Amino acid sequence: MKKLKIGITCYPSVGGSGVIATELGKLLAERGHEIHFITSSLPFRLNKVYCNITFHEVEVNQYSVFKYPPYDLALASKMAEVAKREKLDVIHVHYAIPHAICAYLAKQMVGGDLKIVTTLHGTDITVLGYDQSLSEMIRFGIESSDRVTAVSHALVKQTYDLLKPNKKIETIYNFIDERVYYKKDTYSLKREFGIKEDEKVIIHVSNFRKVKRVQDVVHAFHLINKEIDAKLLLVGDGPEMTSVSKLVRDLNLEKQVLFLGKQDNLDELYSMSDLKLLLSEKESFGLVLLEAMACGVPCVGTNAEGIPEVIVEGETGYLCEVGDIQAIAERAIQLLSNDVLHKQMSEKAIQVAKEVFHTGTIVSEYENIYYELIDED
Ligand code: GMT
Repeated sequence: MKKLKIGITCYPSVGGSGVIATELGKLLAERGHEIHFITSSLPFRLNKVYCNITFHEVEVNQYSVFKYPPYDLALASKMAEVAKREKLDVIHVHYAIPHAICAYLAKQMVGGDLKIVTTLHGTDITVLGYDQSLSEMIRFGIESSDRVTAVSHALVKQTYDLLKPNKKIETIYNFIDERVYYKKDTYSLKREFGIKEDEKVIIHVSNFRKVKRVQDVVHAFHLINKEIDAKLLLVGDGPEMTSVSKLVRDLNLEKQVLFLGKQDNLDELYSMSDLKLLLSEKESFGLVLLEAMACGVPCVGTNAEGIPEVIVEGETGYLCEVGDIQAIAERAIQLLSNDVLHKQMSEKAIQVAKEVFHTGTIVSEYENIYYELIDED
């Protein structure tokens, strides 16, 4: 098979869409393709040198005539420059706004056969899609792409319901690097954190935005901790942090709740955890669930958007209604107080992560889309 030249644009800082875009680029490079990241800074997961991955930084000049620096135009211009010079076959953009529009502009500038693949990740539809100043633009970006994918069936449906684009949207699930996310021995790490051997560990990882409902995690933990000796690891940071830390103080949980801030080596933190809580009201997929499952951690999540496509109810964890703290705590207690059930769910979580979200298969799905586009010419 011909090796391809692929441009990738994403938000390079912490966030699931940037993680998926970067991991995809790395795995495609390992298959011999030439990868060009066109982003505002070095993607944070691009933590190793590859001979066939190049990073092209989008720089925005500030002039006094501009009230706002024109990042979108600088990105489109950089995409066109790189596409022309490197003879890219495809530009794959992650997150519709502004990336799909910038790619469309770049395609107009270079002419020729440049193909655009757009992957929708969630809030680009479920939040921005409700903004009337952007919704028409998002639909235009989707319809102008050569192929469009979304990370769950739920997100495909929401996109059609909300924007009604005249375009086929395919589901391609998210994936993790199985060489990183697997269960490790964390006996000494647990001791370093001052967690007793028989104490259960519950973990929540997010960007602490309102939609993640981290306060529900703390309220549920408060109930769980009345029955079970446990610690709660809160990983990440964001706008709700002040309110969450106040709640932890008000509920007198300071000794049980560990605030770890943003962390890189999540695999180690998952490996010492017994349960993952993700109680969002909006979540197109929930990549952090898959990361936890691959490390053998059963999950209790909300019945929201794409979460039921990741957690297999009663097999790898449980689903509860958004905000139903009582039910969430009951499910968590049931799971944490029954070693046999916990072991079964932990094993099933690893199996589902490997089989349903098999990395090689998912990378091939993207690769097939690129080849199909090239073959169309
Ligand atoms: O979770 C976030 O708010 C970050 C956001 C992003 O754009 O990076 O995550 C979205 O994309 C991830 C990767 O596809 C999904 O796993 C997350 O579920 C999705 N977040 C939401 O839908 C809120």
